Amino acid sequence: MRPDSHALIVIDAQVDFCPGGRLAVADGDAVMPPINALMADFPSVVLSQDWHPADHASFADNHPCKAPFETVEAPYGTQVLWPAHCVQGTAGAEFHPALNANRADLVLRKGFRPGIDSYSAFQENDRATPTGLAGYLRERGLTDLTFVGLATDFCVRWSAVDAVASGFRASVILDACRAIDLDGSLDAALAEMRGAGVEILG
Ligand code: VGL
Ligand code: ZN
Repeated sequence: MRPDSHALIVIDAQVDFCPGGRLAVADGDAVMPPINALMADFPSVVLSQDWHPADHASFADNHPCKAPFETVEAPYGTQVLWPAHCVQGTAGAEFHPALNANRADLVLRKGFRPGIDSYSAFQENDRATPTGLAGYLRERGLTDLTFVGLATDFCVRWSAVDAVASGFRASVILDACRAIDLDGSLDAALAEMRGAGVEILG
C-alpha cells in the first residue's frame, strides 16, 4: 500500500468511451483490469465522471452544419465537437461494468454546465471555473496523484497538467490509459505532460 498522501485518480472510465459506446476509444475497456489492480495499492481512490446535459455545447448535434471532430469557436476558445456522449442519466454515462467503482471515495462529475466543456477534473475548459477537486484533495492531505483512465490525450492529459499547476505531484500510468489520438493528439499530450512535470510511467 502506498502512503496515505497518495491517491489514484481514475478519469472517465465510462461505457461511452469503450467499444460500442458513443465516443469509443480503441481498446478502452482494456484499462479496467489494470485500474482495478492498482486500486489495491492506493489508500484513496477518486473517480471522475463525464456528465453532460443533452444540450451540451460540445456535442456536434447541437451545432447546425457541424460534424463530430470539427471545431467551433466557443467564448473561451477553440472547442472540439464530439458525438453526443455521457449524457446525464443514460447507460453510456455509467461507469464501465468491469470497473470496481465501489472502491471510490469520491465521484467527481464534470462537464455538466451546458455551455462549457470540462476535460480536466480540476478546471473547466474556460480555464476559470474550478470543479472543486483541488480543494477536496488538499483538505484530505492528498498530495501525490496517479492518473489512469480515458482518454490519455484529452481528459487524462488536462487533469494531470492541471494537477501539477495546482501544486500536486502527478504521474500517469500509460498501461491503464487509452487515447483517442485525433491528428497527433497523443504525441502532443505526452510531450505536454512531460514538459509540465508529469511523470509518465509505462
Ligand atoms: C473526453 C472528449 C470529450 C475524455 C471527454 O474523457 O477524454 N474526451 N469528453
Ligand atoms: Zn465529454
